Amino acid sequence: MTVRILHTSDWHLGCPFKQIPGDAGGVLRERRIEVVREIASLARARRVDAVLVAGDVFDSQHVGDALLDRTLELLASAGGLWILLPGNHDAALAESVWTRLARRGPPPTVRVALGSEPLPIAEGRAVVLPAPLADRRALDDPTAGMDTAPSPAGAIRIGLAHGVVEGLQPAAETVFNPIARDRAARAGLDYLALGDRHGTLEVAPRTWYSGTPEPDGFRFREAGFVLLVELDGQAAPPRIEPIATGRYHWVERRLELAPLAPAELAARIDALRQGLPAAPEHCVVRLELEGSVDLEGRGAVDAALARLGAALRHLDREDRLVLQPTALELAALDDGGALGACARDLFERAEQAPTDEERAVGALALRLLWQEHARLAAGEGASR
Ligand SMILES: [Mn+2]
Repeated sequence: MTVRILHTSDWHLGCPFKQIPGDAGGVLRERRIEVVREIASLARARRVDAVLVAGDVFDSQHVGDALLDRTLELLASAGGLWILLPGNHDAALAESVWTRLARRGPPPTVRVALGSEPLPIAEGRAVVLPAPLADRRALDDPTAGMDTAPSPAGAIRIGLAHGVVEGLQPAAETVFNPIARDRAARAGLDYLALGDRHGTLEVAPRTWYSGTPEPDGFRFREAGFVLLVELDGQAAPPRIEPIATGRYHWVERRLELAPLAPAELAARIDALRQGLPAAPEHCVVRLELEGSVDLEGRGAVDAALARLGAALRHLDREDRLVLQPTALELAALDDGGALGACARDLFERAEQAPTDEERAVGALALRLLWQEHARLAAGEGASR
């Protein structure tokens, strides 16, 4: 009879998203709990025998007690069997997030694999062979013991581990928690459920990274899935169905601007919305801006960026636009007195100051001067 599991990993509950200020950061934090609730619904709807979480359930050992309580409450009330594996972020240290969780008295349906003892599931038709990490960074293969791990005759063997499969990282780098690429074959596993990599990947026969169910960074495009895995034993390869669970898309864009008309600059920034993979409010965008604009153009760019930022969940700007005032703009600021001298001084500073910071201050002050000048000129025009 088929054994059916949901394979997920890298929930990173309690991930602070420190780089994302304000409400957007809060929404992304809350989303990580919400996606677990959706995984629970999927587990019920697909009638799985267990949900296997292949490590990094929690973002750190120091997540708050309230989050532990919320997590337990959610998993307990969802029902079904949950097997949680300590990963590198939540390693099974002598005192850890797991010992704190244990003191809260989790129900028997929430099992933390603190050791490598085989855990029977599906009325004993399958066993889960866990390889919990006891350290954040170990140099030996945590799955080595699976080769000799016993299991009842005829039972389906499912490995559960967290680490880096050989070859995924450049050979020159030190690889922590390395996992042999042929572990499933060597250990006679019907399936090896892996965590650590946040993107979904079939990395070897019968061996998958589920990826994180909710994207949390720019690195992996194929994040935001859980895997429904159906196992009939050695006779047939596992049937894997990736199920989309992610809500937020993390998108990197680069825009090279030149001194164009303000409307054209604004149009180029507005056009970024067309290429997004989802509605803007479901996108976190990192935008690199390169090139140069004049003072009027800078104003148009800032206004367009403000509109874009308001539409997106979050806009992270890496702004390296060089401010290049036109001769006309500098002439307009030159009143033959203090203002003109100030504008020339600021322009010089924006171009030639020794540090990035000083140049940025010069450019910002020049922009403000221009804005104020433009505002006053428009007011005079209107009152005439
Ligand atoms: Mn992780």
